[in-house]
Amino acid sequence: MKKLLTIEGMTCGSCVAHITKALEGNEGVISVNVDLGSKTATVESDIELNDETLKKAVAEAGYTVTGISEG
Ligand code: 9UX
Repeated sequence: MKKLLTIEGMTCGSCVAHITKALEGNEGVISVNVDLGSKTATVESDIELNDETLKKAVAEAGYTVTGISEG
């Protein structure tokens, strides 16, 4: 499955790296693509991803998920 996250608080390339790492740490995640320009992250996985789990991972890295949709 694929999920599209909108994320507040990222302003530079290091933020992108932090968020990428945080999302990649979740079970079942195959790929993560974080886009600074559109303030979004696409997460691809081979298991069902829990929205709250993704929000928590991003929050722990210091950013805020403002929306999640199936991509
Ligand atoms: Mo960039 Mo992001 O200097 O938390 S790492 S602003």
